[in-house]
Amino acid sequence: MARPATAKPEPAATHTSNQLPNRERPGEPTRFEPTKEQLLEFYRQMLLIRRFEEKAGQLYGLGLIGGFCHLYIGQEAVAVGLQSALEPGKDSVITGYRDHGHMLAYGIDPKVIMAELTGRGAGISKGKGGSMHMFSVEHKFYGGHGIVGAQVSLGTGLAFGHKYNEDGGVCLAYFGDGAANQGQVYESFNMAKLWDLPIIFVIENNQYAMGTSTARSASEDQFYLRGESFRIPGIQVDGMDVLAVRGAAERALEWVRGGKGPIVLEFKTYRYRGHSMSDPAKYRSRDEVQQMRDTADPIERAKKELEGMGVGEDALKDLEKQIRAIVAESADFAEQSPEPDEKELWTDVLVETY
Ligand SMILES: Cc1ncc(C[n+]2csc(CCOP(=O)(O)OP(=O)(O)O)c2C)c(N)n1
Ligand SMILES: [Mg+2]
Repeated sequence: MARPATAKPEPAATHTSNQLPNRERPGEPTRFEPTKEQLLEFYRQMLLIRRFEEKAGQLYGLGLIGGFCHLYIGQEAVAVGLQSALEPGKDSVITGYRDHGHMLAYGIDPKVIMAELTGRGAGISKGKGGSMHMFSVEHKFYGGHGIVGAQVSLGTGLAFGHKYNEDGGVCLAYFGDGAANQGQVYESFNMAKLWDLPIIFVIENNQYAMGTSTARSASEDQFYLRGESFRIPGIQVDGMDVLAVRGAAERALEWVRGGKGPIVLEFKTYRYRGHSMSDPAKYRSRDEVQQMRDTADPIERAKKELEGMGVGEDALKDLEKQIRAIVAESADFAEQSPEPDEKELWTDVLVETY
């Protein structure tokens, strides 16, 4: 609730934080109930991200991708479930460096994403951004950022833009459990609530930052509570279940579009690969990763539900085949298309004041 701008002195009293004032809160989200076609589409998108990322990992191993490369394998349900609830061309999205999956979830051509990874001129950032710096202004996707936490402040700015321009849009700012410990996140929380900006703070809690578990690094590891002292409500969601993600997205959008200001969504998820391609992952056991793969995989879960809805094995195999072909084509394209022209060194670089 917005408070009057001029604060009146209040009589002193003793309070403890276990007497948090009664605040309006969003209702419990419900799991989305999809049609067969909708679930097939979620499954297709998650599988495309998985196969694309596996191929990117191979190309990296072959030396065709240079620099940093952070894979999204394991976390596919988060981007797919959230993005499916947005209004294309109206709502904006911003994320960190683990950004290939978000691009794919928009339906952006995998060829231009893979070509960006290999640093080719046909890449979505003309081959000059690489894995961490992909943008599609057309889709209102504002990157792809390598500075941990920066996207939260920038996303708050995007939300300010939505409110200022009265365009009805909501910004989704994704960040990790590690980024959630950054100071600028809380400066952004403060302003976002003070001005009731239309923003969903999406915490992708994959349980690890670069080489540190949340158990070792987070004093409050229930990240959905992190907005409470700014009067921002939070919801914790199973991020390995695309239908739970979509259900929570709808609840959050209803809250924000209703003019109630920001909300925090924490998704409990897991990354199967190292932090980046150069991570030996000594901070967790292989068994732990295997157990998550065996018991919580978002794609397997959706597949089982599709089978339950009567989708046959042949149809699923066909889909897998189609996706493998799309990914192979994107890899060929990314290998064969030319590097950026030398004169591109001087474009998209700010050399004057403005
Ligand atoms: C300001 C800043 N500090 C440190 C780093 C180095 N760094 C890159 S990723 C990362 C961990 C972030 O973890 P998390 O937010 O959980 O995201 P995840 O990689 O798990 O998706 C760190 C410390 C950085 N890029 N920027
Ligand atoms: Mg993390």
